[in-house]
Amino acid sequence: MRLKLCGFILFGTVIHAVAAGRLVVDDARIRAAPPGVAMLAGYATLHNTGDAPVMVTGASSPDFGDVSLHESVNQNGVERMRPLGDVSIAPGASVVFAPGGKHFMLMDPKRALKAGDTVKIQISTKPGPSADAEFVVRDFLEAAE
Ligand SMILES: [Cu+2]
Repeated sequence: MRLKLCGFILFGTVIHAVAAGRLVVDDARIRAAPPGVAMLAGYATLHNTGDAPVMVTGASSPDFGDVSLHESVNQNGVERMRPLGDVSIAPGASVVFAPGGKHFMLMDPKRALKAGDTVKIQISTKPGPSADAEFVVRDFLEAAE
């Protein structure tokens, strides 16, 4: 009886440890902007390699005054941006942040950024822990690929 109970508890622990979301960030890049521009866009592909849903709730970076999740939308032929709410990623699924759609809105750069530079961005998730990603600054056209 005692042995059986022990096995049951172990099994429960394993399930708990496995049922977690895990965010992997790929192809993270920032579109370089002319000097003096206080607003840049970051793109990446976020994969949830865990086996539970992950909610992306925001982002921050020591190199920017503010980082938020945005989405570009075309309203009657006019490109607009709006804040993106929390983004839920199912287990095994990915969400693409790309030009013309979802992006990381990077405001108020704290240093000059040129092509080839790297920037650390921390992507907050629920449940945690947050994912640290290194974004590479790329030329305007190159970043759109
Ligand atoms: Cu934006």
